[in-house]
Formats: sequence, structure tokens, C-alpha cells
Amino acid sequence: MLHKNLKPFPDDFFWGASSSAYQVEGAALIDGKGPSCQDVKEIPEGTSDLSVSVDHYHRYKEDIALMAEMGFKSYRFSISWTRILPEGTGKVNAQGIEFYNNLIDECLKYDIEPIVTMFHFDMPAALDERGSWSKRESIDWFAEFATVLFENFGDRVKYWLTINEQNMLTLVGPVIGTLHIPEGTTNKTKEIYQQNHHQLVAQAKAMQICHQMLPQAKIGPAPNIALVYAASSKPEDVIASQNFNVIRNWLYLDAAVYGVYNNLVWSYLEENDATPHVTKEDLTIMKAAKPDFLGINYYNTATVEAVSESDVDGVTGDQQSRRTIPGIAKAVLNPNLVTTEFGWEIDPLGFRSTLREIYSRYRLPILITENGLGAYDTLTEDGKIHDPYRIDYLRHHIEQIHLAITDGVEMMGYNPWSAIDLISTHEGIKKRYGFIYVDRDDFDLKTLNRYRKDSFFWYQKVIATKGQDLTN
Ligand code: BGP
Repeated sequence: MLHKNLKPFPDDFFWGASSSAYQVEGAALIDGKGPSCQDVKEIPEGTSDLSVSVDHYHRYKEDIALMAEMGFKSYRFSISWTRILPEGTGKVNAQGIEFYNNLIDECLKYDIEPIVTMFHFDMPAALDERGSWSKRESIDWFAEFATVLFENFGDRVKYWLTINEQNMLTLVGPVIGTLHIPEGTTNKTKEIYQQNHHQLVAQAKAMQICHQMLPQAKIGPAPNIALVYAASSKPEDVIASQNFNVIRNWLYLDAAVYGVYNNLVWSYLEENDATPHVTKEDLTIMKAAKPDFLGINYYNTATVEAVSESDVDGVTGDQQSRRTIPGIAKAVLNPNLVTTEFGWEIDPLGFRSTLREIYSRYRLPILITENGLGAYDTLTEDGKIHDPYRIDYLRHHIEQIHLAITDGVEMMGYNPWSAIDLISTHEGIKKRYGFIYVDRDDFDLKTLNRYRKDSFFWYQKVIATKGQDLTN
């Protein structure tokens, strides 16, 4: 559809950006915080530990002031479970509550809406030791954590996100360093989908508790959703793309929105003797819970072709979705797309088609909770960072949101990754995403001073003109 007249971005559109606790805060083991799986995992080669990260914990005032200077209407950040409950359950850490109280208040001081992710890849290490998501009790652990969050912050936080990228945890968890597979597991697929099931129920419970405790608040999931293309018009490739679409995408949204398992996914699990144990009560909880909106992380589409007998299971594109699954689909590169310096495909048009598809399936407002370009940036001697590549990337994606709005998709906001440079999931700080540059390297903390990148000034203008002026 070619539009001649574009509808404007809504007046109350949440222009902002995102971060996550373990990637930005530092202060990993101080002021009462317990270790999370991120603090105890094997450190990826070429990167350092997360003990300091970019020290947002101590510098949040300066950081929020810079976000306010850009004109942010929202800031999406996550709350570290172990800063609140060091052991995962039980004793609450007053200093953790105080930190997030301060962070939330600082946002509100500038009329920046805090959008809080409850769980972003940082399972408490103590709960990992108790079996993590493999245990049915994990549903109660998460419900307890959710209740503490709503009690303490619900008077000011109106927008909540449950679990960040549950689909990526299930698809490529080991790449992110967060999937806990108990020793002696014989059917890995079954184990992973059992954990996935517990997360689905935990999420549903959290949504219910939120609606009971905070009738004014809104809550939604935050999966990474992106269409899966067929590599060709061969009918076999189209079937493969449908297979991978349900495994990668629709499983999570069908469960969150309608409280049901997608039939194709279920059939795949049956085929592999991997159906999770699902109780009647689980289904009742899943059906009763309803999100108010959908948080969506989008980086790039995937492309697949029909799988052959000889294809083996494997991930070829880190926490993107380039995974070959026997019996389902084989991941291939899309020859029509260029890639980032880190090998991630760039597909702004795929953003629009993904948004259209999500909205026509679920009819819920969409909040973009991540999107962005990881790149090497250089700080010049006069304190500048020229990042035209990031501006281009963001511009092309915002253009597609604009078209999607004109298509009739209800869009709530755009919170790209990331507000400020932070530590990548497994590639250290050299892979930067922020509007704000942080002066540190992987193995040298340097000054940790903040600098405004060119994209900072560009985004400031985008926000000031409500998305009308996207020029450099
Ligand atoms: C998403 C995660 C983020 C973030 C982003 C970029 O999957 O939710 O935590 O890290 O991807 O990924 P990376 O840091 O690997 O480049």
C-alpha cells in the first residue's frame, strides 16, 4: 500500500529509549544486591565482568538529565530481581527499593514515564541453584517478586513489562548465558519447553496480580517479534516459514493474549515427545490473564527454507533468530538485506510488515521496547561521536512506524535500544547502541564520562517535532 498522506504520530506517543539492569547499572554486588545468573556466568571471551557496567547505579541522575535533554517522554529500564530480593524470595533489600524509588522519582521529575521490565535475563543465582524455571515453584517465585514490585512502585509506575524476550531465552538461551538445563536432562527440547511453560504461567499470574493490585496500571509481555520470510516462493519454503513463525513468534503472543498454545507448536512438541506438563489450573490462569498492550523488541526478520534430513540443529546468528531446527526450518541469509558490522541483518520494511501482522492478529496497542544498531563508535579528540550509521538505521525504522500508523496499526511508543551505551549481551561494550556515549573500554574503565553522540542531537529534534523531521 502506497500512502500519499501520512497520519501523524499520536500526541501522547512514548518517545524514549531502553536499557536493562545488569547491562547498565554496575554495582553488581553492593548495597545488599545478591548475585544473578549474569554475575556468576562464564564471561564471554573478549569482554569483562559486569561489576561496573556503565555505573548507572551511581550516575543515574546525570543519565536521566541527559535523557530529559533529549526530550524523552519515557524510559524503559528493568528492575534487578536480586537488588530487591537478594535470594530471589524472602528478605527484601531496603537499599534496592530505595535505588529504584530514586530512579523512578528522577524520571518523574522530568515527566519521563518509567516503563519497567520485571525480568530481563537476570535470574537470581540462588534460584538458579534451586532449579530456576525448570521448577514449578518458579511461578510462585515470580509472583512474589511481582507483588513486591507492585506494592513498592505501583503508586508511580503505570506501565509494566513482564519477561524480556522469553522467546529468545527459549530459542537461543545458552547464547545469552541464561538457560539453566539440569544435569542429566535427556530430552532437552522437553526441558526447555517445560521452562517456557512455567514462564508463560508466571507471566499470566503477574498480569492478574497487577490488574488486581493496580487497576489503573497497564501490563504486557516483551517478546522479540519479527516475521520469518520464506527464502523462495517454493511451497515447501512457505511451509517452513510458517513453522518457524509459530515457534519464534506466535507461540508467545497466542499464549499471552489468548491464553492458548498455538496448534502447530503443540504438534511439533508432540512429535518430539516434548509437550510440557500443563495443569488445568495453568490453563485457567493463562486464559484469565489479559495484557493491555504488547511490548515488542524488533531487530530484524529471519529467512528460512525447507529443512532436509541432513540438517542439524544449530544457531548461526547469536540472539537473533537464525536457528535451524530439524523438522521445522533451516535458517538462511536474506540476499536482499545488508548487515551491521556485527552481522545482524537490517530490515526496516520487515518492521512495518511485522507490525501489521501483529496488529491484525492481536488488536492490541504496540509499544516498541527495543530496536537499534550495535556498532563500533569512536570518540574524537574534541569529544564528539559521529554516528551517521545509527541515525540512518533509526530514521528508516521510524519511517516504517509512521507507515504502520497510517496502515491503522495502534502504536504507543518507540523505545529503541539503548538510551545509553551499555554492555552487550555477549560482545562487551565495544558493541555500542546508545545515544549517549560512555567513556570506557572492555578492559579499561577510563573516566566513565558521558558524551552526546550526533544521534543524540538528531533524536532530540525527532522528538521535538513529534517524528515529523527525520532529516540530519
Ligand atoms: C536483545 C536484548 C537486549 C540487548 C539487545 C542487543 O535481545 O533484550 O538485552 O542486549 O538484544 O543485543 P546484543 O547486546 O547482543 O547486541
